[in-house]
Amino acid sequence: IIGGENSLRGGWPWPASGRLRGSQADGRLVCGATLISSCWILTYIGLYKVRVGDYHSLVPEEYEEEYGVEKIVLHPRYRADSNDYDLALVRVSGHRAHRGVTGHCVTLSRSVLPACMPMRRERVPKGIANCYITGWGDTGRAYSRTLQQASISMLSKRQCEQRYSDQFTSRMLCAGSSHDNHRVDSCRGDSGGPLVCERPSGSWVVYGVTSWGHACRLQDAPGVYTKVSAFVPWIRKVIGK
Ligand code: 4AZ
Repeated sequence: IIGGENSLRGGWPWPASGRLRGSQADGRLVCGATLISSCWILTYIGLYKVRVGDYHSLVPEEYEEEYGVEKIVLHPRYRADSNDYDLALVRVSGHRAHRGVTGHCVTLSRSVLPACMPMRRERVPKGIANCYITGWGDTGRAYSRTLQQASISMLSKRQCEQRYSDQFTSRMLCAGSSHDNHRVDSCRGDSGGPLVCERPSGSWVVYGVTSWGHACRLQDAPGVYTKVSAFVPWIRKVIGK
């Protein structure tokens, strides 16, 4: 996240970090992800293990738990040569590193909770929307060690198309800050993480998954997010409710 600020430790219960697994670079943070149920995580490409309740990316902390990946479901229409349909569902394995609890997958708590899903075709509420992106990605100098947050404004479809023409599809949202003196954006390493907005009722909904953009924090190049509300039937079919 560029132009953001440290989040509160334990303050965002649904972001998770995507980690590599294997002998080389084991545990290295590669992307963001969002908990949408106790067993399922929304992200972008395949990842290997996930850490929920994560805040400092290197230091083990109170709320965090690491889980393996049982299943990765890429959207069937995703193609590597385009950013369309950039969405994946990851089923977390029920085996926690030490305690080995099966069945429930992730143990939920006040600091580890799923975000709400939007309704099918639901639009981001206009005007009142309080929207944030979060992630451990590039801050302009390096990846962040602590979870960053930034308040962000949703742009209209017309503004997004003006910038990205036909690369911008109906499966995407774009967002940026409208004030040029303080531009914020997502960047490398934030992909797969959440764009959440607060509904008037106070619930937080994952409307977007950080996906792509032309560079980071460039004027007239807003970040592009996969539009979760366009995938609700597919998500329900895969996760089974
Ligand atoms: C990336 O490379 C990436 N500014 C993520 C977000 C944006 C650009 C690039 C949006 O993962």
